[in-house]
Amino acid sequence: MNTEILIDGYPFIPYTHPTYNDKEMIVRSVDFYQWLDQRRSVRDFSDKPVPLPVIENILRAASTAPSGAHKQPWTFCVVKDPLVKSKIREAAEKEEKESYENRMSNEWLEDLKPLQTDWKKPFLEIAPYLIVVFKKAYDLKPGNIKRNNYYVNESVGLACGFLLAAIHHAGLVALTHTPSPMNFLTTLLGRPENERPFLLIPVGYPHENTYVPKLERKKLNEVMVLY
Ligand code: IYR
Repeated sequence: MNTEILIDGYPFIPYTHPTYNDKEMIVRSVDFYQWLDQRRSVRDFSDKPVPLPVIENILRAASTAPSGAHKQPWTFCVVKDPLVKSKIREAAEKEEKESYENRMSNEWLEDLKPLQTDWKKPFLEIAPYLIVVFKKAYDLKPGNIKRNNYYVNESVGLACGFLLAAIHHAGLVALTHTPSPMNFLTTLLGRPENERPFLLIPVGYPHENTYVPKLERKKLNEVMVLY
C-alpha cells in the first residue's frame, strides 16, 4: 500500500516508531546509559583484522545522523592499505611532535598528563582501519557548481557521535584522534577542495591487556540543569 502523501509537492511518508510505557522506558534508558558508559577511548590496538562489511555497516549507521537541511556533509575515508597508514602516521607524528614540543601550552600539557599521551602514534599503523572523517564545507555538483551546506560542524560532529556508538555496539574500539594541523590528510588522501579533515578515527580490537586511564564522568547534577 502506498501511504506517501504530497505536501506542497514534496513527498512525505508516515513515521512509525515503537513507544514504551514509563517502566519500560526507565529500563531501556538505564540499559542504554550503562552500555554507552562502557565505551572508552583506546590507544592500544590489536592488529587483528576486522571484516570490511562491519566497517561499512558502522558507516551506514553514522550516516543516519541528522544534518543541516539533510545535506549529509560528510565523507568517511576508510584506510586499510598499510602504506597509506604508514604515510599518515609519519605525517601525523611530525605535526604531533611539533605540537607537544612547541605549540601546546603548559596548561594543555598538564591537562593531558592523566591520559599519558605523547607525540608517538603507533596505533595509526597497528589499527586495521583508520576512518578519516572529512566535513564538506560546501557541495560540489557536476560542472563545478557550488551548493551551500549548513551547520557543518554540528552535523559532522553528530555523525561522529553515531559512528563511535556504532563502533562500540560492534564490540570494537576507537580513538577520536585530532593531529593538528590536519591538512596533510587532504593531500595524502587526495580529497577535493570542498572537503576539510575533521577527525581521524582508528578502529579495531583493543590490544590484549589494554589499560585505560581511570576517569570519572561528571555526575548528572554537574551536567544537567532543570528549569
Ligand atoms: N592531538 C594530540 C593531543 C591531544 C589533545 C587532546 I584535547 C586530547 O584529549 C588528547 C590528545 C594527541 O592526539 O596526542
